[in-house]
Amino acid sequence: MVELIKMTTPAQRRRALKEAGFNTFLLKSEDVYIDLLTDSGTNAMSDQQWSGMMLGDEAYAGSKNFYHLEKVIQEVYGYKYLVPTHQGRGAENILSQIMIKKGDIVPGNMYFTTTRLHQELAGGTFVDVIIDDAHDSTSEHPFKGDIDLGKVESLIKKHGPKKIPYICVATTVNMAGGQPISLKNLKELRKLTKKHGIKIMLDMTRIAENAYFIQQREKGYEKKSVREIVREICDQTDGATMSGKKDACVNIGGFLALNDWDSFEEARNMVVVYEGLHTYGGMAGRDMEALAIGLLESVHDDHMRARVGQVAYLGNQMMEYGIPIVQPIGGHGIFVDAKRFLPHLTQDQFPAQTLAAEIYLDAGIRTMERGIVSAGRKPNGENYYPKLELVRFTLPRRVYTQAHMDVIAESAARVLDRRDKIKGMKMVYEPKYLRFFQARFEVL
Ligand code: PM9
Repeated sequence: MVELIKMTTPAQRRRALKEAGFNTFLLKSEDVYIDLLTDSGTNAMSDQQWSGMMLGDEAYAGSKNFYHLEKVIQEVYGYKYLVPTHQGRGAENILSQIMIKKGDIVPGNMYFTTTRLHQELAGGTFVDVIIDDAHDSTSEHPFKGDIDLGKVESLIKKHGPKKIPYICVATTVNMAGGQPISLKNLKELRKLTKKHGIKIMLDMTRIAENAYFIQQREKGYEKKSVREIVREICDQTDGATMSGKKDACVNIGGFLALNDWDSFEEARNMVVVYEGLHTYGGMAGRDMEALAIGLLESVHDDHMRARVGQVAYLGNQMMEYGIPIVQPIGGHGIFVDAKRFLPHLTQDQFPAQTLAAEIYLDAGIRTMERGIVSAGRKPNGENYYPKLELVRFTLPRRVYTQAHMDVIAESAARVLDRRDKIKGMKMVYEPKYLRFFQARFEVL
């Protein structure tokens, strides 16, 4: 779809930002010029997907679109059983509830906001086992999503394998800057966990981008297609959660996929409590059709080259202006290091939240905080202090042109020029869960 976008004046943006409590999530979309808040549900669907929307079988039970989606998931990812959900976090809730017991440990390659919250609500404790390089925005490690196997081994030694229901492995690790995990690392993890009877559950949101990076960077995969690599990743795991709103370019949808019948039976029963019947799980028939087609399109090599290439174009522009960004350039957006951008602010003054607000003020570009606000609080109430304090410039797929990228980089450069004058913020309202969505701030 093509939509009209509105330009605003600095005075209008100042007013809108104040009304939004200096939180870009609380801005009205009509006050935004270029929307880089997220690549979730904001992508442009293809002609095939739109045609699929016309083929929605909206029967309450047994919709033919469900069976199409199931077939695509079995063919592309190789998982046996499908539990559809309204989006990724619906799948995370069900997975966490059926697999995690109170007191369990859930290791993962860096936290993700909704994923960790569901693990905690189920009584588990998330432990970060990603390699140290992932927490350093300047490290050029090609696979910053890799897991430190030594950290996993010590957890197994300390708690015993029975306390670890599964390792949660993310592809294109979001909070690390859209960084991939290598197949070498995943295969080594598989060997280690198999020895101890521990499962691997994939968060395969953005798996296609991860597969593209493997094709470009990992020895032995140069000649394999994105689709073949995607399958090889899934083959190392026992199941997966997915938000369909990213790779598959749909506005809504997600799923849990499993290989084990017993877990599937439990999940299929839970889905009717929280999402909808097990053959629609919160999606309309037309949504499932668009998702099935979008999943197939997401693993095309040319599509991935264009998608990741556009992100790289923006990243390179920003680097030319001297803007400090996470290295190497990630898969779904550019992550600006707010600690290096605003070195005069302490982390308690919310540098990334502040920078996202300033970026909006300059030209109406909406970005997202990915630092101390997103990290939230531990179950005991203490703040998490993440090493990375980032502002994410996320690129929706097939939406903006290269000219938009130039506008974005120029705007960020203007803010860099006046960074010494930028003051930090204080939080004046903090909701209990996932505070970054609804928190409010005031300028210090
Ligand atoms: N990611 C994003 O903008 C949506 C809003 S922020 C919570 O990056 C991963 C890696 C995600 C993700 C959502 C979900 C949850 C799980 N894993 O938003 O519930 O990036 O479909 O998926 C967002 P849903």
